[in-house]
Amino acid sequence: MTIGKLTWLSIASAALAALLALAPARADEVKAGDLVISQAWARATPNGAKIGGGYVTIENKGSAPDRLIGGSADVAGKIEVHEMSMDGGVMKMRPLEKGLTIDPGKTVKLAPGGNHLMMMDLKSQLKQGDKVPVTLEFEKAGKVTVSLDVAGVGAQGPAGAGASGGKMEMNKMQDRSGMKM
Ligand SMILES: [Cu+2]
Repeated sequence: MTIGKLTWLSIASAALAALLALAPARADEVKAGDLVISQAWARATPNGAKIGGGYVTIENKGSAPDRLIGGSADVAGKIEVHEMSMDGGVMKMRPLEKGLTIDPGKTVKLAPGGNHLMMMDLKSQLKQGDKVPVTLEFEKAGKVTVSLDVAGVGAQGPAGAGASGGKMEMNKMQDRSGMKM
């Protein structure tokens, strides 16, 4: 009986270990110091386009603010951090001269119609399904390379998220809080 119980226990714990090993790793998350960068994506560009928008979600788990100040990529001659703002009733974008601040405990989401990474002097077309390595530069966390998943030309979120992008993000957030426990 005792041996049987022990055997059952070891099988159970082996099964549990296997399940934990199988738990999906969040390959889309990149950690850099106190920052967690996720949902890195870009919009596909029309043939011949010289600029493209890149988007990431940055969470600051530290106790001090950090700033996204720029980036670089083989695919682009230059990457700037841009903001959108209204200028005389017209939506315009302009570089954030001092970068984009990520306050401690906060999550900053770059998205179409808002803050974005402006990839300029594109060397090649960004095609849906491509993965584009981009190195982000933070004031404190330094340089961090992420891979932008290229979604459709008019996509509002990362590939696969589609219309339920918001919902998927909610699931992720719940999942994340579960991991802490
Ligand atoms: Cu821009």
